[in-house]
Amino acid sequence: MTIRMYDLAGADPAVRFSPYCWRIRMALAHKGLAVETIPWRFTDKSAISFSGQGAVPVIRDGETVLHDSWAIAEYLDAHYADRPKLMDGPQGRALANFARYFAQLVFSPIAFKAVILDLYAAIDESDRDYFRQSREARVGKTLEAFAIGEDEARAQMRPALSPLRALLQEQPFINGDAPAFADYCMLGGFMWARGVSAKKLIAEDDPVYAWRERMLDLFDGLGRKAPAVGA
Ligand SMILES: N[C@@H](CCC(=O)N[C@@H](CS)C(=O)NCC(=O)O)C(=O)O
Repeated sequence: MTIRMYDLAGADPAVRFSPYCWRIRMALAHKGLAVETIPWRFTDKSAISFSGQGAVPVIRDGETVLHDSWAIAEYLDAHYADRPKLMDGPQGRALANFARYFAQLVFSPIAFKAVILDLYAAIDESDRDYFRQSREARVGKTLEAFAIGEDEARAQMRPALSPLRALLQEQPFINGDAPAFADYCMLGGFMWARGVSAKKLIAEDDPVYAWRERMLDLFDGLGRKAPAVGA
């Protein structure tokens, strides 16, 4: 049975930009599982109320309903144990957990400032008031005052990504020779930025850029073919 996933969409329903949903899109492809995605908007809380909370990704797999990208990845490995592992054993899990926190706590805060106005422009009209109010309350200033430009974003991103850069000079993927959930957690952040913004957050000669290119090509170009504002 095909898994159904509620997936954050922009004004253009084909543009999907949630970093957490992208983790799971990649994870499902890694496991060779088919998915039907349902475009969802921030204010569409009633559509996912059956999950008991208000954020995506939410998946329905037969009778099973799950939310939270980490919990979904753990479920996929446990329930589809005969398929390629997303997190191979306790060490694979620990590596993926580090990658998710690195993505959330190092990459995302810089990317958020860089893309926030592009993100605001890309979301559906019906989501704009909610997005502005909730995010301005979170960051304590207007979106406009919070935003930074492309040059500033790259200047902040370059040193912040040093550990990732050093790692990717030694191996093709965060997980080693082949990608796994650690890589999908990090890629989610880049797919978020790419989905809504044309800003280039890293230089083309950066090993992180080359990794991102490899990631975009995985699974018959799942990431690269996704409709996006950026390249
Ligand atoms: N920890 C959750 C975070 C999910 C999350 O925050 N999703 C965002 C979209 S990127 C969302 O649905 N936000 C709803 C809102 O802001 O109201 C996960 O890993 O799935």
